[in-house]
Amino acid sequence: MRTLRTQVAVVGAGPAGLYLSHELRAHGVDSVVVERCSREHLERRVRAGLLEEGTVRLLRGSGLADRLDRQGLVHDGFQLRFDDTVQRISTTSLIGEPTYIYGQQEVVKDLLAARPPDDGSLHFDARDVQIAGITGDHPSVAFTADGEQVVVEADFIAGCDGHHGVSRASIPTASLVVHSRRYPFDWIGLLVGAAPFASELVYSVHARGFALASMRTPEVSRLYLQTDARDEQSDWPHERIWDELWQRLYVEEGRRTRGAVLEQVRVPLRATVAEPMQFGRLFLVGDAAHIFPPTAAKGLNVALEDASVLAHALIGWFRRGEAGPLEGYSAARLPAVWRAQDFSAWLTWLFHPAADATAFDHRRRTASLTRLAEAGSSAVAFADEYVGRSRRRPPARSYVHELDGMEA
Ligand code: FAS
Ligand code: PHB
Repeated sequence: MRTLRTQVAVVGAGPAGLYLSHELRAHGVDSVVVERCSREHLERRVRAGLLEEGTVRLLRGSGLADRLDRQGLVHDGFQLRFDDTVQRISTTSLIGEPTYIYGQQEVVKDLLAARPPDDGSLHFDARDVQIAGITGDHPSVAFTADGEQVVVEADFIAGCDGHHGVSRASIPTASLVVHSRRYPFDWIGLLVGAAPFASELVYSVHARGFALASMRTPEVSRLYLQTDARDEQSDWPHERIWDELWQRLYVEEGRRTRGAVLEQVRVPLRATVAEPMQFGRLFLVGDAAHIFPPTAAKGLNVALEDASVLAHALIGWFRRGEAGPLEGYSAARLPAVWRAQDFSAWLTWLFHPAADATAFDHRRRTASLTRLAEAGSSAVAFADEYVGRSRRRPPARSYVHELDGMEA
């Protein structure tokens, strides 16, 4: 058995774990990262695509955005289609912030490339990962790699191992509440080797269902289609997927091109939040703590925000002996997580007609979408949530003063 000693043991080398480890290193705090998959798998895994301005600023501030700034697509707005109309919502005009299209796997590649070669602090293909000692001062992570049993002794553990990891499961059930919501929708996601059919994202709400035309590069499209959570895979042969996509995107017959499907995934629309996001010396970060429906593209953006907040709390502890931010990590993060959940829920119900939707529902939905497309206060408030600026702003002072007791 081999024993390693570090200040922070990070479980999971997704965006959250890699960014956390990068930030800690940049401020002289030592970490060891334990990842169950191979480096090749991480670099190939296509997931999120939309980065908020705040996320890009974090990556720029950490010296990780050179390639993003060269290759990322800057979008000043997007199209909103409904009732055979096309509206354009410009977040840059409304609140001065664009969004960026840059695949999550590209962020992961940039994070991996930024690590010193062979620095020995990142362990891939880890098996039987187990967390212990989180209620004491010397927690540890044990795993097997290349047939060797390894134990990482640390001062703190960051659980960055996603929704199906071991971190959240290491917290006693009596000390944790997991709030969840399963929406009655799934998405079918296609990665297609064909140029996007529009230069910006197209969110399209049709009586037949929601469709989203996104992209990863000028040569690769990312297309999503609402399906019913009860549907079987066999209900959606390629022919039907393409037909429904083009109908829901209101694309005329002549332009209904296709392309080579490079990957197809089925994404359940669900939401979870684990409270609290810390227990003893273990801190939950990103998908290990919360899952968002992908509708509003919050998962990756909130994960990197968590990692940045935890990094600075740990740096404060090790560099200045500050305990406050570390003890207050969960309390600091949960309001932002719930704000992102609220916006994601609102947008999911707005964009996805339910199976039992009636003419009343369609007309009410049209009224909501029309309000969104008008450049008024609704559009400004929407843009503020969509680009994530609302989470970065200090909580607005309430204009409603607390009542001393409830007046009759
Ligand atoms: P991740 O899940 O990315 O990383 C966790 C890491 O921990 C993984 O590398 C995993 O291998 C590792 N791990 C797991 N168990 C372990 C163990 N026991 N020991 C060691 N390592 C372990 N978000 C958006 O914002 N927009 C989108 O369009 C979008 N699309 C998505 C599509 C799909 C199919 C999926 C699954 C998710 C999508 N998401 C999207 C959400 C996604 O991007 C996450 O929010 C993001 O990956 C969060 O990053 P992490 O918290 O680092 O978790
Ligand atoms: C994506 O490209 O994966 C994407 C973009 C915007 C969204 C959701 C997903 O709102």
